[in-house]
Amino acid sequence: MTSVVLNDLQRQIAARRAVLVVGSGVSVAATNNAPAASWMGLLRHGVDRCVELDGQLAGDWRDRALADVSSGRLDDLVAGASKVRRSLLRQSEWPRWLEDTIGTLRATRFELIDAIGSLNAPILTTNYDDLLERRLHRHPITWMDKSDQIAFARVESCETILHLHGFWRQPDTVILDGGDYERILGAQLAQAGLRTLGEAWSLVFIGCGDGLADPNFEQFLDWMAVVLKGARHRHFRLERKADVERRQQWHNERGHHVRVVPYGDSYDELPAFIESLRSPGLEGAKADPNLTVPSLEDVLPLARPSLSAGEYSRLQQKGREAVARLSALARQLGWESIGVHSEEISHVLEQELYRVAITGRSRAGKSSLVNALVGRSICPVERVITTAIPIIIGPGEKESATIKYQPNGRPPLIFDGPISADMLAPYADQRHNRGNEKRVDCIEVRLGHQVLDLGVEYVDIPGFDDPSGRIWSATQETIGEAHALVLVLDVSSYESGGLTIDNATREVLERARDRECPVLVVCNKADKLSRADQEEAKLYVLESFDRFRLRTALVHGPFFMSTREVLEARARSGPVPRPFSTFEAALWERLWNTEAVGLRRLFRVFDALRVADEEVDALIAARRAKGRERERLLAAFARCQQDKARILETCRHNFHSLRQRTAALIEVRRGEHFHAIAEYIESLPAGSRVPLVSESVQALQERLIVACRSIIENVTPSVTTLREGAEKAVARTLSEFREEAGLSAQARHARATLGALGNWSEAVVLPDSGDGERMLKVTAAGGGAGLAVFFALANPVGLLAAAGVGFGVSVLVDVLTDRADSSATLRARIEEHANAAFTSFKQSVDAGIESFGRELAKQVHQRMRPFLNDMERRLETMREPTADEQRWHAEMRETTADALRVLEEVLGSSRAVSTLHPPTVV
Ligand SMILES: Nc1nc2c(ncn2[C@@H]2O[C@H](COP(=O)(O)OP(=O)(O)OP(=O)(O)O)[C@@H](O)[C@H]2O)c(=O)[nH]1
Ligand SMILES: [Mg+2]
Repeated sequence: MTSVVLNDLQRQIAARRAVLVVGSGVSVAATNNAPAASWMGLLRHGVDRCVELDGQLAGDWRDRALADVSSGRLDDLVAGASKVRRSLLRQSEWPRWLEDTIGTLRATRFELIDAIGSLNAPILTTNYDDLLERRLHRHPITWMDKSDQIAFARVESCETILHLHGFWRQPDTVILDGGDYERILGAQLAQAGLRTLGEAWSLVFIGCGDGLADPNFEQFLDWMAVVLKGARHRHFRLERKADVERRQQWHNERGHHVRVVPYGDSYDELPAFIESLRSPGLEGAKADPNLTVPSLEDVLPLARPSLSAGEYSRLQQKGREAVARLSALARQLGWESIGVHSEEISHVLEQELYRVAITGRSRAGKSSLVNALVGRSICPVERVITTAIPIIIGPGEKESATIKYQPNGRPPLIFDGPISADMLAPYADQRHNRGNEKRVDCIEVRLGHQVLDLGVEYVDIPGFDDPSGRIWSATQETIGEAHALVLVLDVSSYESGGLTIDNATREVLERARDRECPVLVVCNKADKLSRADQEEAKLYVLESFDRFRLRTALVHGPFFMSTREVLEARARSGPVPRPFSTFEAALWERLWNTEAVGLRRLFRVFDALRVADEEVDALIAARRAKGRERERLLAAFARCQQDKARILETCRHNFHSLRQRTAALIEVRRGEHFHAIAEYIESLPAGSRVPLVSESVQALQERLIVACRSIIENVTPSVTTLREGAEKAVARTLSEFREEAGLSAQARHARATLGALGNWSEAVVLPDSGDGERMLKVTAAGGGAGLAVFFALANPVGLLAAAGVGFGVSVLVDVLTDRADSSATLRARIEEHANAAFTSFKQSVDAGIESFGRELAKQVHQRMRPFLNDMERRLETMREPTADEQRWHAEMRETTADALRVLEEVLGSSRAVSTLHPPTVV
């Protein structure tokens, strides 16, 4: 083995382009050879269990089954498995047997699992057990979980482990015998996901042994050998030195692009070898045996911007002042474009803050958690049911609290700074305000604080199980309107069997899921549980979520912690316990990556103010221009108008031809596919049974998907190029014109900064999250143009699914028409199916391109129209601004420049770091 291959393997891991495929060898090693960890051992157990339970089995059944299982030949093994599975299913013993065998496996040696975890890479396994999950704190997903699998294939997270052959706790998913293999081979999404991984990633097989020859994997490897022939990226397989030659030969004979890498003479050397693959950047990523929470801190060393307390409010105030100046100017001088700007800007400036509600049942520790988050004792905490009303804590320059009464109630009561829980208790605490008899609507607290100053609010609310009707409805409303939720579960009762995910909790999660509101789950009071119980409680929580289908990409955690310990540590100025800082980091990251973070909106406000300022300059310069200068300007203006028309025309033309080209390409692929159908029909053996239509469609399905995928891959870069082209053309035209109108280098600087911080469409349109629209875009992770269609194009699986290609065999071929009586009818039916698939695909792609083109033209138009209109009128009729107006203009410019300096520093610095370490947990 050459160092070239080893270096390449290390590089792929360092660059996070590797997916680990873990086989049964790892379970065998971790359990110190527990029989049920190997396939053969498991099946032997199965044979004995069947004999024990089923008195009807023929006398020699056991001998035959054992012979199959022990023959060492894969097909015999699969046949043996089939006997076992059928017998167990017949007696309804299948789940129980899985539980008694796989379910009882426990790791006794952790080196290998820890080494695997230390690579911090996505993991896929053919094992049914949860040994990896227990140790590495990841969640199991299976080949049947569609959305989880797509997320896995896109490698959106390293939090999950994909069980390719099923997971014991979900007996239906377990792939054991030939029939099961057919099931998984026919599962389009599972196969497509696997292939996506093979296409885009380097797979690293660990402890897979003969498992790679199983029907599912062998077909996958063979598929890669054909379809990815000539692809540059390698796959790797780690083996003992003695096995290398044999294994490599096996792959070579089949044309697999798999390199077998020796790790040493004995199995014991594998953990150290895997660790040696770890890049220096991942030092410390190794699982810490004392750690009881997910090791999220491995993932996100995001530098936080330094914000001085009260910064958000100060900047917002500056924004208000600058907008007031701008509107006054626009009003007095009758400038339409500037007026439009200032309205948009003030709208964005006053949008509500991103609101994180801390929810859970009464006494779960919500108020304690809010206090821990803000590092102060603001919310009253008691042993009995406490919080009576929502306490909203947001950013403020000066510390204050406002007690707001319900409509038509008393006027608000305002307390100025330092605020404490004792001050709020008479209104917020149920001992003083039982059932909210004082009719307080909410308490608004303002503080200078580094997280709040991102432009975020925390809301502490009563338990959602509070018996008082009045309190209950206010709580539901707050939960329903929050942008993100932190769900606090009290896990202290786990030991006594009292922990359940009750209906109320379930409803909260379901509603959050339905409106796509992110949820971070905190399991509080972990100090009352032993380590082992915490582990079990965690699995219990995850399983409950799975059972209720509540674990989505939007749910993070569970984060096990003790808020009490955090508060105690804070009180003695000790270090904050790690579980809490992990949770805080996850929350912070969630906030930071959100379009809604107030600072990002403020940046856009000030950038828009800067553009407005340039436009004011341009208008004044135009007004003052005389003689030849004026003529020059008029010519530049006319050119700008023409440019706009040309940009729009080019957009239209380009998108039109892209649609035509795509349609033509689809026709070519359709033709090719029909050719493949003809070949398929010809290849059917004469005189034998005519296959079912669905079987045949299935056999050709892969080619259909490959064809459609290649079309999308062809279209996507063109769309991006067109978007970038239009973006550049608008920027160039406007900046040329501004320069001709005598503008400074400011204009270019503004565009450059904005370009670094966001993307074009965000720069062009100020985002409007409106009242009803609570779903907020994730910026850093998404990046693209922000248009759904673009994302769909960028994600072939998504679009293929949307177009109904590849996953719709059963829908399109119904039972009644499945049988064909001759190969001619069969051919006609397959062609009919292919036609339908291509037509629906074509419509989806065409609609996608068309709507993207329309949207782009709209953006171009909106960006250029008001300014050009004003310019035209100004050149004719504008009056000279008065001294006051000039002073407002100067003040607005100064405020804007100041604010932008602060914001660029904060947003720019942190952004730079976050690009270095792309977040892997979203
Ligand atoms: N042992 C332990 N006790 C905790 C922890 N967190 C909170 N508590 C205690 O649990 C009780 C309730 O805490 P709160 O923070 O008032 O709970 P809450 O969810 O706000 O309760 P309500 O406002 O009544 O809904 C208090 O006695 C806290 O001291 C923890 O991590 N460990
Ligand atoms: Mg409370």
